Amino acid sequence: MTEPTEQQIQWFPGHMVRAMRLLEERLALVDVVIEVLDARLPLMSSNPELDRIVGTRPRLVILGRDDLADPFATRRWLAWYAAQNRPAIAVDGRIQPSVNRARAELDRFVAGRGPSRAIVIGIPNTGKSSLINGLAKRTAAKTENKAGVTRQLRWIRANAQLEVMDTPGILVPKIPTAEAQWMLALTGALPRERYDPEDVIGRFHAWAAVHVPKLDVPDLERFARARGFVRRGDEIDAHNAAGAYMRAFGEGKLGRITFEEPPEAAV
Ligand SMILES: Nc1nc2c(ncn2[C@@H]2O[C@H](COP(=O)(O)OP(=O)(O)O)[C@@H](O)[C@H]2O)c(=O)[nH]1
Ligand SMILES: [Mg+2]
Repeated sequence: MTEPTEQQIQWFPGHMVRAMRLLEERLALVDVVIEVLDARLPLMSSNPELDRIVGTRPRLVILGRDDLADPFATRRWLAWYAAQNRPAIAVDGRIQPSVNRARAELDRFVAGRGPSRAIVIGIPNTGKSSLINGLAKRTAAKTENKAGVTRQLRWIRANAQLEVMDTPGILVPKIPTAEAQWMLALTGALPRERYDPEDVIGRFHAWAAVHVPKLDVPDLERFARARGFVRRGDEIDAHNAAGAYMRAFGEGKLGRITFEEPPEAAV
């Protein structure tokens, strides 16, 4: 196992720079910000650069992928946000009843504010578009997103008072630690070419043995043998097993796991 190189950690591709610029322009049009984080690592999946440009606008935090996170940890996170008077709700973006709870929370959030426009922000793959689609379900005036180089401004009516707009995910400009790097890879925020799945799985297994021993998370070898990723000579097919392992994790088959505890919970 090797530490990620400085270059890997400081990855900040040009399209992300452009997306950030575009987001800054769009923020000028909105009153409310909906920030979709990953419930399994809320702080690591937040983006300090986004915080800076969002500034003091009213913000609703959505802890997405609630179904994959440890429910007790999610409760601690929601209490942590509540203690700071930061509105937050946990959501499974693929489930309509769950998105409906987010819609109700949004109703409360914008109540008394008058007609408002909101933008949905977050790092890649946290469930922003799924949430928007869920919010749009009841929308008669759903407009199609035109295919093209420039993404069209596309307002989705979430309720009588609120229109919502999707944005492309924007990753942290600098992933601060090797731990955040593998955790973000495992939870799906990093593009495939930015990590080595076998390395990520090795680190995850070592972490799980210490932090969630009861889940008995398999190492790659055990997973590969259990799933029949075995070649002639009884060697495991590590490459394909690693891909299957990453998918199994993403589907919650290895258990509901939260990687980060709220800071105060350590006290
Ligand atoms: N398990 C789970 N999967 C989700 C959830 N929300 C979205 N997804 C899935 O995650 C993937 C990325 O979702 P998407 O909405 O495109 O994320 P975006 O990149 O933030 O817009 C899709 O395959 C979704 O079906 C969720 O709450 N739980
Ligand atoms: Mg999206």
